[in-house]
Amino acid sequence: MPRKELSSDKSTDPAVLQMLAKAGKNNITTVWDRYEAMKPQCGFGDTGLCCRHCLQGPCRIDPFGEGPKEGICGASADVMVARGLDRAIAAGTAAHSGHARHLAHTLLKTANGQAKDYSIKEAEKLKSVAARLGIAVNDRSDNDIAKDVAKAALADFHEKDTPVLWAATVVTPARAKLLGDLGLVPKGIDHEISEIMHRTLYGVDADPVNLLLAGLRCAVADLASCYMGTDLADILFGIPQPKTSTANMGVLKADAVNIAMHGHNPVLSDVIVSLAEKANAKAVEAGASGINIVGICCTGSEIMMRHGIPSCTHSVSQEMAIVTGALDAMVVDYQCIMPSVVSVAECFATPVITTMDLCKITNAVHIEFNEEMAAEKADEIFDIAIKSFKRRKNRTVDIPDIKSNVIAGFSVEAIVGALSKLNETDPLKPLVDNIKSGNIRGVCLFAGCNNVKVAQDKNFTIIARILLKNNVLVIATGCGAGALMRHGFTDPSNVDDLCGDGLKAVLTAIGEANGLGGPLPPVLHLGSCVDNSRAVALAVAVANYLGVDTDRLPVVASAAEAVSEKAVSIGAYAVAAGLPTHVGVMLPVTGSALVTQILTEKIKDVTGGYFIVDLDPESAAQKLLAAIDERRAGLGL
Ligand code: NFS
Ligand code: SF4
Repeated sequence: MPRKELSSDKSTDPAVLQMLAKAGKNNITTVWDRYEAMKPQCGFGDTGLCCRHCLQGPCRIDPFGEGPKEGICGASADVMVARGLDRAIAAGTAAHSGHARHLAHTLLKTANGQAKDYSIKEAEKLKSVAARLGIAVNDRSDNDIAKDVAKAALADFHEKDTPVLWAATVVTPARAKLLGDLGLVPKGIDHEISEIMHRTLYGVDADPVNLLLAGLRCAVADLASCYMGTDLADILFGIPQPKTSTANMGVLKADAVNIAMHGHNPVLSDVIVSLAEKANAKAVEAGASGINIVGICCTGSEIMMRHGIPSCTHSVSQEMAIVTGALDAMVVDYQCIMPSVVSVAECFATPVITTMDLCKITNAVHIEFNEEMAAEKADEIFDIAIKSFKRRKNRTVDIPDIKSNVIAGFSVEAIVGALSKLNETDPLKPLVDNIKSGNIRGVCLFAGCNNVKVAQDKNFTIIARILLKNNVLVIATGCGAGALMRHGFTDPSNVDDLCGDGLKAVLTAIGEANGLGGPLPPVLHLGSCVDNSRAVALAVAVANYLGVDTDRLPVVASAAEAVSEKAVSIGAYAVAAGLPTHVGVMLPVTGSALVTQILTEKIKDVTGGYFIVDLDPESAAQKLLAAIDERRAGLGL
């Protein structure tokens, strides 16, 4: 049985609640305490009506009362809100593209022989990506092709004669044309980010519609960044295939050297995983049973997808992993790392190790990681963790005895591979036939973070339960996947309890054809947040199969507990791709009726996609079902 969600306004994860009680007893300040202290949060900021884009500010617009209706420069509420949203999209795009660029450099160094601990693991994917980009593959060595792919990736960052290839070549032909006609094909990833900063500067773009269109173009650059990130990571580290694993804090082991990998990029975490075995002997010598690597957040998803590494916890509960007292190191790269982990870690003498120049935290240990010296740097990290284990091994730790079974690793290649066991020559046919027959009513992608404003996992689990019962095929990424897996949604033994009959029949047929002796899990874990690109790739494959554009498909998305500006840019590219996209927390746009109306209604006439903002998970689920049914009707189903 999937775990019943507990009622608490902080978290519905019982392991988190146990650790929260411990934190309370020990006077450890957590994210939930700081949230309480922050209340009431500023209504101007909440509605997007606070501007600090110039030194005459801050300016605040009063949406209701007698206060100012425009900024000092004359910026209206609509302009202020649109500028703010654009900057969030640009920040999200900067993060995803920074991640992708890092991988492009790693691929180039690998191909040049400068990164001896890396190799090209997927020559076939390298070739298929190269072919998609128009790079010659015949009679060329993997390294030569890889150099060109890496250079094409790096070239996509700046303005050039051709549009961003990772955008133009990854959508349906109809979508490529539509985006072109609308002027939404990015010229360069960095170019779009930089142009957003320019146009949202004091005294530049003051047309909310023009601002929003530029935001959408930048969001398409974000799609390119995510897609590039997934492609290059697959080439370097392998295409994920289904793997069993476990999730939640019960994956920690009192007698092992527990190393939590937290952040995003597999460039560091994959190397740590691959070298952990070699370091095992040193750990045993120190009195440990071995090295136990666990994941937190998206880097956790990366190593779970490719290596079956268990996942410890996600997003808003990252401090709780340290509160167990069982971590011997928390190793971070970048993004979604709360600086507070260092203060919590001080209470337990747990080393927090930062590894990237752009993400240092005061009082953390910094070991600058680079691909040229990956093994040496990994060794330094192992040594610190082992030393820390020696100090803590005789202390009691509090590891909640809670974990869920997980099957993860559903890349598009893996999904198509599994479907090919039902139809070898036409693998998408069984999927499409089941959508047509109604066995699968539609598809929903759950993505994004856990937000302190929502009892952790509550929105995800409530909406997913309703959709699964209604035969919606659920795919998930990032901390959304994390939420669902900690509550048993990626455990095949819960299919009976969670899924409607039609969906159950499909998951069982695929599972059995693949020799699993039972169904696929209720929710398919596609990977980290950059791997939302996998959801786009799947949707594009189905759309091309049906000969329609992605805005006709019964496919929806939900960032039910979004936090990061990355979730905003992903949501915006889902809308650009034509998907109805639910957000379960307030976006700071309600201060502008115009912007709100464009995002939730008018944009539907432009891209076919639109935002559904609904903080109530039950009614959000109904809206997602209605959106799916509307699409089905449009296809005559
Ligand atoms: Ni996505 Fe992943 Fe998690 Fe949110 Fe952060 S880890 S990139 S942004 S919090 S889902
Ligand atoms: Fe105020 Fe305009 Fe400056 Fe923003 S840009 S802070 S609205 S004067």
